[in-house]
Amino acid sequence: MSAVCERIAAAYANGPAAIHEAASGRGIEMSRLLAEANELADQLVAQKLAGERLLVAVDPGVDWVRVFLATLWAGAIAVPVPLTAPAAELAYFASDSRARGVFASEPYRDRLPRELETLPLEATEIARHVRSSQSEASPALVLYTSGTTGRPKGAVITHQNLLVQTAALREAWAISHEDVLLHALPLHHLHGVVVALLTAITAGASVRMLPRFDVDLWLRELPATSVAMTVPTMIQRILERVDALSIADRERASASARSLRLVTSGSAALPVSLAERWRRFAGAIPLERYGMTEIGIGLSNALAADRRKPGFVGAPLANVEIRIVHDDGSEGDGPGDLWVRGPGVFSGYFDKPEATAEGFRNGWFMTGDVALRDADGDVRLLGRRSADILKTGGEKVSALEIEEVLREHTAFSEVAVVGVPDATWGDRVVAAVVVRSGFLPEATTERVRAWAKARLSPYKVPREVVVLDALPKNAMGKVQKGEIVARLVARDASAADDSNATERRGGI
Ligand code: MCA
Ligand code: AMP
Repeated sequence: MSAVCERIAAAYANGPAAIHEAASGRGIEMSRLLAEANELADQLVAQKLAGERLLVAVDPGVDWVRVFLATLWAGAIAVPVPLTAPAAELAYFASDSRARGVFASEPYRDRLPRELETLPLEATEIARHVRSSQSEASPALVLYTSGTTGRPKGAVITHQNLLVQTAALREAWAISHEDVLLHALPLHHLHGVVVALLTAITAGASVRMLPRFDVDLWLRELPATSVAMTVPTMIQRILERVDALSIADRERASASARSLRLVTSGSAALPVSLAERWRRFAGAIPLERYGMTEIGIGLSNALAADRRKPGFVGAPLANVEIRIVHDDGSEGDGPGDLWVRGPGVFSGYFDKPEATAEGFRNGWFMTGDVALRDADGDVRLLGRRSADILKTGGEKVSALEIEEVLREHTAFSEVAVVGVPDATWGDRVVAAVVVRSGFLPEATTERVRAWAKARLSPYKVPREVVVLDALPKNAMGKVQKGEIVARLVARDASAADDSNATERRGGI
C-alpha cells in the first residue's frame, strides 16, 4: 500500500470524523466510508482495473469520496471530469486518457461515451481482498489542464505527489482532525481534490461538501466549519450576497466568518481591494497561496493572519524549491519566469512525452508565471508569460482552444479570443469576430453562446462576442490581441463613466 493510502487509513482508525453532504443532509462516518471504499477497491482489482484510468463523473459528496478512495486503494487511476462538460469534451477526456470505465451519477450517463463500461459507485459483490501493489511512483490521478498548445492535457499525479503535497499543506496550515472543511470546489481540479479534500482526509478531518458552489448554502454551512477554501470569484460572490442581507443576517454571517480558523484564496489573483473587503467582513484577509495543477501548491502566505501580505502569494512550502529566471537567463528576484522543483511536482502529461519535455528545463518545471520576490522572500505574481492562457473564475482556459471551436462557425471569417480584466471573473472571456461577407452581423452574444455551449464547457464559452470590421494586425499579419483588450477596456471605462454620469444626473 502506498504511504498516502496508509496515512488515510490511519487517520480515521478511531474517531467520529465524517463526510456530510450539505444539500441532501446525507452523512457517513469516515471509518465506515473507508470500509466501503476497501470493498469497492477489491472489486476493481478483481475486474483487473488496477493501473487503468477510470473517469469520475460523480456529484461531489459521499459517493465521490468512496469512488476516489477505492481507485487509490486499488491502484487504479482516477480521471475526474467537469460535470458541466458537453458530450464532445467528455468524449475527448475518455479517448485521450484511454479510459477503461466510468463512475457516473445518473444525470451524466447520457453525455458519456456509450462504449465506456459503467462501474458501480459501491461494491455490488464480495471480491477476494488482494493487497494493492501500487508504488509511490504509481499514477493516482490524471487531471486535465489547458495549455498554450492544442487541447487540454492530462497531468499525471503520483501517489508520492499526493503524499508530499498534502503533508506540506497540513503543516503550513495546521490542518488537523479537529478541523471541519467547508468544501465547495469542483473536484476535477487539483484545488478541489487535493488541496482541499485530500489534505483534510489525510489529516483525519471532517468535510461538509456542497454539490456545487451556492452562496446561500455556503453561508448556511459556515457555523459548522473551521476551514474554507475559495477562489476570488467565490469571495466576490459571497460579499455581494452579504451586502444584500438584512443588518441582523449580515452580522450573524460575519460572526460565523470571524469564527473560522482559516479561509484560503487561490487559483487566480485576489485583488487587494477584495481582500480588504473580506477583512471588514471576516476579520482577516484570506490566506492567499499560489499553485498549479502540475506542481500542487508551491507558495503560501503565513497562517498567522497578521503576517499575511495583501497582493503577495507568500514563500515556498516544505519540499518546494523555486527559481526566478530573468530574460537574460540569470537567476534572481525578478521580474522573471517562475520555475519550481521538488517531489510534489507531477510526473508528466499522460501520453505526451514531447509536451512534458517542453515543460521542464534541467529538472525544473517552468510555470509560465512571471514573479517578483521582495526582501523578505515573499513572492508577488505579475501575470502569465502567454496572453493565450486566461483565468476565468479560477478556471484556466486556452484562448486558442476556444478559437479552434469558434472557427467552425460558418459566419465567422476571423476569430480572436482575449481575456478582459473583470471584477467578478478575473479575466472575462471575450471573442472578437469578423463576420464573413454575405452573413448578417447577427453574432449576438446569446446566439453564439448557445451555439458554443454544445461544444465547450460552460466556463470556456465567451461571455461576450464583439463584431469587428477587421482584427488589428501587425506588419507580419499577427493579430494584436493587446490592442483588442485595450479597446475593450476603454469601451468598458467609458460605459462606466456614462452610467456614473447618468446616476449623478439622476441624483440631481
Ligand atoms: C460558471 N460560469 C462561468 C464560470 N463558472 N463563466 C466563466 N468562468 C467561470 N469560471 C458560467 C456558467 O456557465 C453560467 O453561465 C454563469 O457563469 C453563472 O453560473 P453559476 O453556476 O452561477 O456559476 P458558479 O457555479 O457560481 O461558478 C462560479 C465559480 C466556479 C464557483 C467561481 O467557476 C468555480 O467553482 N470555480 C473554481 C475553479 C477552480 O477550482 N479552479 C482551480 C483550478 P450561463 O448563465 O450562461 O448558464 S487551479 C488549481 O487547481 C491550482 C492548483 C490552484 O492554484 O488552485
Ligand atoms: P491551473 O493550471 O488551473 O492549475 O492554474 C494554475 C495557474 O493559476 C497558475 O499558473 C497561476 O497562473 C494561477 N494562479 C494560481 N494561484 C494564483 C494566485 N494566488 N494568484 C495569481 N494566480 C494564481
